[in-house]
Amino acid sequence: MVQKKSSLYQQSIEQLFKLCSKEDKWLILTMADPDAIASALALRRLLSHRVGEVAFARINEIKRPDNLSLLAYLRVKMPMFSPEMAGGYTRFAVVDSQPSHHAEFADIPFSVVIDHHPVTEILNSPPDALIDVRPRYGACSTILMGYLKTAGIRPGKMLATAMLYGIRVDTRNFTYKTMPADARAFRSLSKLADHDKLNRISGNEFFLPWIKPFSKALNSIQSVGSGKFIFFNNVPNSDLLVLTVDFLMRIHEVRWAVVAGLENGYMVVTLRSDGIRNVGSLAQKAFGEFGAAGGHQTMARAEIPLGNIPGDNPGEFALNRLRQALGRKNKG
Ligand SMILES: [Mn+2]
Repeated sequence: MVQKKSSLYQQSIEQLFKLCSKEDKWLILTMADPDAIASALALRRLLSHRVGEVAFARINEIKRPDNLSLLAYLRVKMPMFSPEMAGGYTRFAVVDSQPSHHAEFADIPFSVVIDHHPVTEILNSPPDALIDVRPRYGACSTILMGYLKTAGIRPGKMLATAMLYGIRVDTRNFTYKTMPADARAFRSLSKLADHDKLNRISGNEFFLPWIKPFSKALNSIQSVGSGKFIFFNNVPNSDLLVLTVDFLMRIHEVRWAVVAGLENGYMVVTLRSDGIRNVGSLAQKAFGEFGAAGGHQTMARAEIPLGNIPGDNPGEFALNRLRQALGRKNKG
């Protein structure tokens, strides 16, 4: 079994190195998140000294503070991809994603596709392309760790830190799609990573301009049944709603909480519970007839177009709808 797996990596590595020529300029494309950023760096490590140049590009805006902090500590430039950019490169790779996933990828002749999402058709790739898609893996970083090991490369401290974070985020700390290889890669990378940096990166959740609305919101906490409720009149980013509701759940006395706010013509409502109350059905009952609402026992979300909200006080509306929904069953 083990032998079979390693020979698969051996074949893939040989194929990858066969693609390498000093004449080539490579561009590694990603839909940037921690696992994709780490996988791109690992692929660059494999290509370095074997090809003329390796650059990165992403197709998405990077907004989360932890992702920004990861890139900053890695000292990596990952500009936004534009079709004109493609002209400057002779080989293309995509990691943690597949060409069919995004319109920006569709016409690019990828020489390397390494991914862990469900297999889709790979069009436009040259015949010598290395296509390695392993949907059972929890993280693409795990697959790249297999490549590095097989190539006899020990990842440096920051690369190991990034890969560790990628595995942690994609497997949601090993509570989501995971296989033994993810745990093995995690263990090896743990020994090489910078854990202080990793804590700093993963703990990066806020931006300075969020502090004022956040502290104002905390001072306006209200009760709804046995739970707590906060409304943001203007939220700079709906991520802040999630951070606030998660923050409330860190308070010992709070067993369930709802945080709502207005963003881009919508009222976004995030709900959390320790399980005492099913917030999925609460979201459904309170907001289902006004917009998209759903979730499960402990996590839920609703997004309601402002036009669907009667009156001119969305905060009051949200609170009243929650109270009504609670009253329908019991007093909560
Ligand atoms: Mn991934």
